[in-house]
Amino acid sequence: MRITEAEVIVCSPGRNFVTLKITTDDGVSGIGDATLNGRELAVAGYLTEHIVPLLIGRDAAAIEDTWQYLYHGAYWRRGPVTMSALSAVDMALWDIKGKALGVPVHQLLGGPSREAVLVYGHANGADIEETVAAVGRYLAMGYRAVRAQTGVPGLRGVYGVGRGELYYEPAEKGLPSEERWSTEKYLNVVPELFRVLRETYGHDVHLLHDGHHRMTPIQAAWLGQRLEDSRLFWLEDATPAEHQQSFRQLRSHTTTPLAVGEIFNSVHDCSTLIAEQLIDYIRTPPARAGGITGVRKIAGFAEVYGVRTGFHGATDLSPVAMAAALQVDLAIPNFGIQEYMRHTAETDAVFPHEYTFAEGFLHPGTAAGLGVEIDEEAAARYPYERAYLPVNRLEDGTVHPW
Ligand code: GCO
Ligand code: MG
Repeated sequence: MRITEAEVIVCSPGRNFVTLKITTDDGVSGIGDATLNGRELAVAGYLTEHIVPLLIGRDAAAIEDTWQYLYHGAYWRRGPVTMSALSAVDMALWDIKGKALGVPVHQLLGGPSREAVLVYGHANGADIEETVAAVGRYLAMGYRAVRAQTGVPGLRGVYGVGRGELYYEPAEKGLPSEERWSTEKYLNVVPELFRVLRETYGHDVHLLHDGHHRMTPIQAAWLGQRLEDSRLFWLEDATPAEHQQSFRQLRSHTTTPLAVGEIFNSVHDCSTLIAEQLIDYIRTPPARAGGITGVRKIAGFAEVYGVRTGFHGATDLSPVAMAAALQVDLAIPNFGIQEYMRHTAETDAVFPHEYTFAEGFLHPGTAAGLGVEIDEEAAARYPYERAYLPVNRLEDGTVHPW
């Protein structure tokens, strides 16, 4: 089974997506997600100019060898552009292998370890009252785990506070917008938000929160301590993720469970965090880790140390990335939870998929391969539109992690 064609499809059904479609000489094709929010065309160019010529003629069945060839062969390994491109190739090859053998990819990964995949949704509001009401709406839809983010008095455009009810999309068309930030103001509201949420909904629902890499270790420790009685499922990205050592300090101060890793690309980015058991959940998804092959290396390492997965699943990860994540989620022993931000109807129409939501769980379905397709005619109706994530500044104008 030789690769005869590899095509990069860029489309924007509500937001930008980059998809790689690989076709073999026996007519089987597979797809992979290569979307990197705000830097999409860098990955598209990396694929078209540097990867596609290497794929033509290769054995589509040799997934691990292709992974090693592209990872080590480049010499310049890791980094989000390289690894998003490698992720797309790898997903497409697993899709092809599943289709060629007539089985869903989770069967190739050892078969299901669970009946379905626990997911968390995103509730947010301009203030505590609105956010509490939004959590209630997710519970009414059947969710058992909800992430809660609230607006902060005195700050405009806070991370995680959306413009629509179900769809949170931080990237905006045109050049980047700028937000203003104060960690001190943020810390004034978050403990109270979770106190009110527990008072309103009790302890039977899992509650999560994302700090989005904005706190110092000491600020995060303070917050982690204040949240202990609210028993969060996790506090995510408390500190800038580049600093693995920050987690030693944080961990020694709080028993609030910790998650990190959506911006990591390999096991090397989290080896200290995992081996020292400084985190509870690793969030690096197949779309960033070099596909299913890459994420298996991280998940396997994490399993050894009792760290569970909680893959990133924001709207900038296309339904192709979601389908790939769900295949892994269903199969691995140390699955924890899967983030699930719903895509818009236009996106779902361009990427028809087999995965289904019921009572707070997703199931990847039993179709052969990943269980997702791209409707290329529909995709062609939505050309790329330049869009960026916002840039963040402190109240005095200093650039701060967004
Ligand atoms: C999350 C993430 C996202 C990111 C987004 C950037 O936890 O879902 O933090 O909301 O901000 O994926 O492109
Ligand atoms: Mg996050």
